[in-house]
Amino acid sequence: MDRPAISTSEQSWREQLPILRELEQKILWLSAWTIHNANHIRPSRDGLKVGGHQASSSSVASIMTALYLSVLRPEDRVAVKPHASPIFHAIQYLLGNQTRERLENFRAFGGAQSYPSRTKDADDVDISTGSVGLGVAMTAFAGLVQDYVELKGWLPRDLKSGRMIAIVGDAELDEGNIHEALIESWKQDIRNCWWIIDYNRQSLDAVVSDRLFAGIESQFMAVGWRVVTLKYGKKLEAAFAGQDGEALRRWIDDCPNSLYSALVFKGGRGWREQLSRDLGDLPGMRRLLDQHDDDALGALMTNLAGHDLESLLEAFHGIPDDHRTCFVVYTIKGFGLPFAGHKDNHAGLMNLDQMAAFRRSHRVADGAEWDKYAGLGLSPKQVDDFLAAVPFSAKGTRRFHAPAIELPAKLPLSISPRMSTQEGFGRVLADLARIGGALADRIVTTSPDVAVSTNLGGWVNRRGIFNRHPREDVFSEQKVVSAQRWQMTPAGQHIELGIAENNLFILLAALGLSHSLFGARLLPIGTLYDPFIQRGLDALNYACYQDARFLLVATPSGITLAPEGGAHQSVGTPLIGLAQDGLAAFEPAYVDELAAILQWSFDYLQRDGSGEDKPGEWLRDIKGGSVYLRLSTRSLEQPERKVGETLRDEIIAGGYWLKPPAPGAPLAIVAMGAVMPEALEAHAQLIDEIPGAGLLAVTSADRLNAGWHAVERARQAGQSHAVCHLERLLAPLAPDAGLVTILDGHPATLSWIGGVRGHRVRPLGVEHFGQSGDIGDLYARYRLDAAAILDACAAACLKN
Ligand SMILES: Cc1ncc(C[n+]2csc(CCOP(=O)(O)OP(=O)(O)O)c2C)c(N)n1
Ligand SMILES: [Mg+2]
Repeated sequence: MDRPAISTSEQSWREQLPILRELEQKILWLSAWTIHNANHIRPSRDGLKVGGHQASSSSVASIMTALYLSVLRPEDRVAVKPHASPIFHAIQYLLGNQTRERLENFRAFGGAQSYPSRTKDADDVDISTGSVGLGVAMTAFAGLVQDYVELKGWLPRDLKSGRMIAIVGDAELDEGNIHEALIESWKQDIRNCWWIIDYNRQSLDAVVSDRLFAGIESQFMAVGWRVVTLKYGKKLEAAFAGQDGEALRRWIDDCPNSLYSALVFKGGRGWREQLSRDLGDLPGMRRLLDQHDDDALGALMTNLAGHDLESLLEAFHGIPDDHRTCFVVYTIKGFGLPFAGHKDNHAGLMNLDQMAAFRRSHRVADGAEWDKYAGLGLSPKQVDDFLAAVPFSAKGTRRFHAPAIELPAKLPLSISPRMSTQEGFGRVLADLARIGGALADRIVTTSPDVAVSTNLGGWVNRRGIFNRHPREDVFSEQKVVSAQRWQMTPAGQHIELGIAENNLFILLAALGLSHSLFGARLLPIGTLYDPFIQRGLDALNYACYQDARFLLVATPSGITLAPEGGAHQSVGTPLIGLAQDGLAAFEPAYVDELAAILQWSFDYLQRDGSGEDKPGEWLRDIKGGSVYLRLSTRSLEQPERKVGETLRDEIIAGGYWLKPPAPGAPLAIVAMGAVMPEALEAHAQLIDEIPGAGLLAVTSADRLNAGWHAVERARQAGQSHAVCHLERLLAPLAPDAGLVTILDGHPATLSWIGGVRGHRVRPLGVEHFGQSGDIGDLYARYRLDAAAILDACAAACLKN
């Protein structure tokens, strides 16, 4: 489907050029002033440099003016390169979505954020940025998610499909995750996506290599992107059309990035010297040099398309369709500022004198710095009328709320006497796929090439693979017998990714914000092997930072996947589960626990309580969040029991007594996940000697820990009777009881439990890389077997 023609006619944007040029300067001014105020005017209490990026901001002032004040429509979504945050906030200030107070407090507590943040900023940020590269990729995946919900008919009725736009720093293309996303953009045939590269040829430390961009265009084209290069502005184009103009064009085209940057910094005189030397023999060039004074010559030679609103608007408004498009826009870092082009300008700040001169050049009176109208050659009414009619903000701010999907009272569950949690997960999903209903319809799964090996096969067979171009499963058409049926249709509910964990997490970020970005609630489930969480960890953190909602199923895990060896055996991931904000981590041992956790998760994912943490607000139960399940392929004998309400609540709170201790018991084993049989075996062996010893099954170290920290905060805030789940669990033990903690992962995940009531702890777990073997070999070598537990119990019983 082609997008509807953009309503701004060529005539109307050309008529608006004079006003847009004025506002472009206002936006540049406000961004520079906001940073200056934070660094030089606002008093500092700690002497720390505040920072902000005047040069990086000025580089995109024109691009963002063109976009926000003319090109964008309310349904479009934008990821702004992180260090252009002041430009974004300045635009929102003009549009009435940002307060002066927040700008005055830029980079201060409660003020506008350093980098655009969906969760911390108040001015309608679509996509957070900060860790370079991630926001860029997110726009591609947002395009895919928009297709997913649109083709299912779930976009709200008054919402058109929009463009997902990234304003990209050129050095962001050094990040590998961008190239991973590009390949996926081709596989998924992503549309409605624009990447606008701010090609200022500078990164943080340096001027970028001349060779870097030589291949960029062909890279994009190889994966089906349209590339639009915007190099020179209208003034330079006119000069090129004059006598000897072609020589001038060739000269600039061949000018090394570093020389061009240095000349930009030196200004008109520098240009004159260099051009006289290199091209002064040509009559046309001699005339051009004579006709321009130094200032005019500097302005001409820096007239790149990225600072020429007419060139930008022509290009942006001229895109006729929804094909994915990359704009390579030539710009100058620090354009319009005294350090334009200087290679060290990334963190450069104008000093007081420079700022005073800059203020005068913008005709802003002393004291009128925050005034929206100051220094403009427009009346306040002209400004107000124009801004009130800006299409982008015509519908106000653009956050959606989608109602929660109703959940069945119970998930389908058929437990075999022996099974693994991974198998249990696959079975719940396959049964859901078969039975159907609202929950099953809104689940969307995704996996980086490990759908089958993480037990999603049954689900995919029934629900199919999503692709906007229907494709039959060739093996099945050819009657080749296979357990997997991989038919692709727009109705499919699994998005199969290539092996790139960054893509998995960024897609989960986009899927997990569908309710807010596109008004359509999804319940995304991503699966991968547990150790490879670390491959995409920054992207996972990024997804959580944006408060995206998803279920992450990581399996298999630990040294328990024994023969696979050390490269596939995760050790530190339980600590990630403990520490990652926005992600509730569970590691169940048994499948009935898993079912209770899944049931709870589908509700938790959809909670949307907002606001700050209050003392006494426990865990994130009001706000909701995402969920991480660390599962295993180890088949365990399943307990015969019915999970009633109490046990279910305990499983969700993080643990329960599998073997309750007697009052005053001197010892308990605290075990999590796949090592439960060893814990049970050790417990059975020692119970005669230490009657009353308990065995605590931990289902979530994360939630036990969060509960404890929350209750501590609550007590410090005066709620003296507050008690957490873990304190209640440990209450029957003797005050000087010993605890032996054990998991297939880093021991620090559980060893903190000793601090809750002052018990002595002997922690077991894995601290070193694994290796191939069977479970028996490895549990013995890494001290996870019953013998190790008994040794630790003996040590715990020694009272000193
Ligand atoms: C993952 C990551 N690594 C490092 C940084 C620190 N950093 C911030 S901006 C920047 C360079 C940006 O250069 P470019 O993208 O060209 O933007 P420009 O400032 O030129 O607009 C770096 C290295 C970061 N924000 N994220
Ligand atoms: Mg750059």
